[in-house]
Amino acid sequence: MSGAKRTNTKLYAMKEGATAEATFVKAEQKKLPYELDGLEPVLSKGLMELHYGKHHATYVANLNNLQEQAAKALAEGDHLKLTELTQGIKFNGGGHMNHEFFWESLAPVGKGGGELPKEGSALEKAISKSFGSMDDMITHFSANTGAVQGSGWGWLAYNKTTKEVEFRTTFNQDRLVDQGAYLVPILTIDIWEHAYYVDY
Ligand code: MN3
Repeated sequence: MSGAKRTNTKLYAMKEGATAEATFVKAEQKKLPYELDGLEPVLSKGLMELHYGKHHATYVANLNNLQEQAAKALAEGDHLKLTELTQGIKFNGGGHMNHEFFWESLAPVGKGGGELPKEGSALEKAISKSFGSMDDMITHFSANTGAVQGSGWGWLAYNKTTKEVEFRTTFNQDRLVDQGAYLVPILTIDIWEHAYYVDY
């Protein structure tokens, strides 16, 4: 967030009559790295309009609304209110950040979409070491994301402790980092129903 423009600076009166200033960085959706119809025929323009334009946008709007309330609570020293807001901030903030990474995980057909890492590349070797082969990784990934009940995310992660790649799932809008800062996301798949039900 360094260098990000701070907006929505507000002054709130504190109970004691003093004033405190609380600011937050307003969340914004990054522009997609392709057109809305760029992922066709795999994901339709209609699905992307709904997913990026409505679902992701709603997380961002909710997050900004909650942040504004949190800034006020912080300025007022209202830790009870701040605590009440944290679950919603975690959920909507996670929703925003997971989608930002998800859009980067996808690419149009002909521009990397659906292409496997080159045989002998560092990624291919790491995947084969952990899963047996690229095909085994895909089978494992599909079976285990499909097995998630309810909503969540499937991740291919690099584990900085074991120095190997591994599969993880997170529930709802939990982020991979919630399971440990030693996990670095390589790619993610949205397994919320809204991510595919229009097309599949
Ligand atoms: Mn989604």
